[in-house]
Amino acid sequence: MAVNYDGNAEEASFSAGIEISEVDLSASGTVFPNDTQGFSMGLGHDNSLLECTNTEVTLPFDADFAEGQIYSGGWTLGVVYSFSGGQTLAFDGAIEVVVADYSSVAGALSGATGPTTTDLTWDNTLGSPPVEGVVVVNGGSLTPTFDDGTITLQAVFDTPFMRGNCNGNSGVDISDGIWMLQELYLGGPSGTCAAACDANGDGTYSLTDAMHVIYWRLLDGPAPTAPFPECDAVVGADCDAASYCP
Ligand SMILES: [Ca+2]
Ligand SMILES: [Ca+2]
Repeated sequence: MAVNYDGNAEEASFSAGIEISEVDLSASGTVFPNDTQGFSMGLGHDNSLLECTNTEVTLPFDADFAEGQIYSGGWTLGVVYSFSGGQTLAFDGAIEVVVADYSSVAGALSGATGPTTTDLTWDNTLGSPPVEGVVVVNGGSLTPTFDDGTITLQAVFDTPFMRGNCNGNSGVDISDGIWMLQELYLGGPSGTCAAACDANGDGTYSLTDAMHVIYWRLLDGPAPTAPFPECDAVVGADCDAASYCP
């Protein structure tokens, strides 16, 4: 699984969905699918890079018992659908049973520019006593086949732009104000850097931005807010193209 994160912020977070499915062996005379009554599992991660912040059971019903623990190097979960046995679940197709949320450990991604790869690994040693990965079928525990997951964290850096240069040409002038009016009100072409069009830097692109540019060029209005007149990146700014930095 690939996860993009803000390379300037040096922090990544993502959610990993865990699925269970049953292999269809009915051709060899085995019953398929089987009703299951619960499961338990433990999933480890590299605690020098990641911490698990939450796990949430995502079964299509509320289980009578669903309790987990989060450790520095992984998490465990035990689920019993129904104490009375009235609720079962057949994994005749892959069903997502839990979603785990992860965040990078502070400082772990500092200076990273390329991809950072890490594994989520099934682990029968987490907890005390350790929680084993099993699926309960007809009151008995079956040990499933585990597929580990690989997470690739990819730094994405913000694109520098000049505020006010909404049309993405060589600078900021009256043509940017006209571009804004045409885009906002006359069905004119759209740019790919809303942050550059946000000339007054208030976080939205609106009529006031067109007026800001026009007043600055033709009257005594203030110049566009930073980044201006030098280009710069703004963390989280919605700007896809480098052409907004002349
Ligand atoms: Ca321009
Ligand atoms: Ca604005």
